[in-house]
Amino acid sequence: MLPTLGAALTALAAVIAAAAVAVQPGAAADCERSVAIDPQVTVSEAGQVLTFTVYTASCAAAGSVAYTVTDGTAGRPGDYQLAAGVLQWSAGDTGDRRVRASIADDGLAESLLKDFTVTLSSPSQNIRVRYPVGRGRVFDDDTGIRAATVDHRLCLLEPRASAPPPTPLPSLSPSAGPAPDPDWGTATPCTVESGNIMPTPLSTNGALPTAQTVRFRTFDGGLTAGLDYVAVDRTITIPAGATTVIVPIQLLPHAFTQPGKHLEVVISSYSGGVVVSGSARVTVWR
Ligand SMILES: [Ca+2]
Repeated sequence: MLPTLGAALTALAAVIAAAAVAVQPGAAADCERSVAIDPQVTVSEAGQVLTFTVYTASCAAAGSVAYTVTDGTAGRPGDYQLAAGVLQWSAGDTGDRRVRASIADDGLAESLLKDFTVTLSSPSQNIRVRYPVGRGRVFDDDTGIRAATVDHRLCLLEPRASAPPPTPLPSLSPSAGPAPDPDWGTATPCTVESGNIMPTPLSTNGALPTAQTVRFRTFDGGLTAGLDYVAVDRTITIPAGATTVIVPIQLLPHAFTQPGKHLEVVISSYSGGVVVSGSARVTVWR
């Protein structure tokens, strides 16, 4: 019996060795693709779609990464719908990916912000997950309370090879402007575009019939005003009918030597109602 077992083990070892040999050539890229997901995205229930951007940088190696979905205070299917999945890139593909959740416009008065998370996992060889967790927030619009909020952001310190949707910058751009790319919905990927501008959105839970205002300020984190970015302290107008406004923040050259560092944005004094979760971290990376 022993010789038979030995032969079986030898055969098994040969199979394993063959499998290893078979895997190696296809994965023989000499660099590592970085991927990262939007850290936080908030949409009004009326928005119906919540889109995370999954960014890719550093290297165009072939590979894949899976994502899992976890209910928080928002649950499926009552609040949103999103199944786990896999994102793939072929060699040379530098395009970002999207993960899109359907949001239920339920007509029920609930807490203003309910959340869930999307987590990148199981990267293939040659893929490094830099920022794995995205938090989706559903902004209730049924309580009669009007509210504004701001999201954490990751801003990639390089323009995209395959440009995501055009963002009309650097002027303030309400979502009521030109129709967004239907494939992107209202997502606003954060990459540093011409003029070193970072697009930073603020959101409300519902459009109002008249223009509203909100104060928008920046504060130093690891990034320093005057050295890394141009400080912002201004009153932003949210046009009638708009639920999102993109506020441009200008980076200075020194910021491009500071990947991984951040600044804070704070909103206050929303004329249409209240501010919830009114501060957020904007991190630059590459
Ligand atoms: Ca609701």
